[in-house]
Amino acid sequence: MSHRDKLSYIILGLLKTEPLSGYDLKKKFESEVGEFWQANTGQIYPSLRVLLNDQAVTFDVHIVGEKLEKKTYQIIPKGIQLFNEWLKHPVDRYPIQKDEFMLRLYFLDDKNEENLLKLIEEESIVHQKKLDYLTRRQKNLFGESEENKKSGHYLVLDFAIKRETFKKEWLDSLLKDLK
Ligand code: FER
Repeated sequence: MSHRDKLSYIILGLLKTEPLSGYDLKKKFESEVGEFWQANTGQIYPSLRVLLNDQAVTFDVHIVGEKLEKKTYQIIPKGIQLFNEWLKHPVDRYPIQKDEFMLRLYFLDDKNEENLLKLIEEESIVHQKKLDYLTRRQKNLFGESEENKKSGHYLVLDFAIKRETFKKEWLDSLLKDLK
């Protein structure tokens, strides 16, 4: 199997739930996976062409309105096989994450630097907002149901909430020390 970019697997993963058009895939990516994984959605159509060529997906053409054609893609057994093989492979590691806050913090070594306080205060607000957003999202998507808590999506969200909680607490303790 040739090397594929992650977008192909994301497409296959999304199609496992339901058939989707290229446009639906883009929207679904942006509102779901895009929350924690960056990808160039401009590559969705080229990736679909490769997947079609490899007989991992197929499509149906629907006529929408007068004569607008809409293609919906669906996953077929070869695609499910590719997706399952990907899940079994060791995870690719991307050791360097870009975090401009950390980059600036690194260079602000004077504890009395006024920029330091401002930088940390702003960062704390960012993480509080993210935390609020994630908590609302978790409630909306999963509610109180114990059954849903087994899903991988729930766990990804749970981790993000714990990470944001930790970041916020860490920043606030820094602020306390500086003031
Ligand atoms: C989601 C909303 C947000 C989600 C993940 C996130 C997987 C964010 C993750 C992160 O910031 O790491 O529905 O589902």
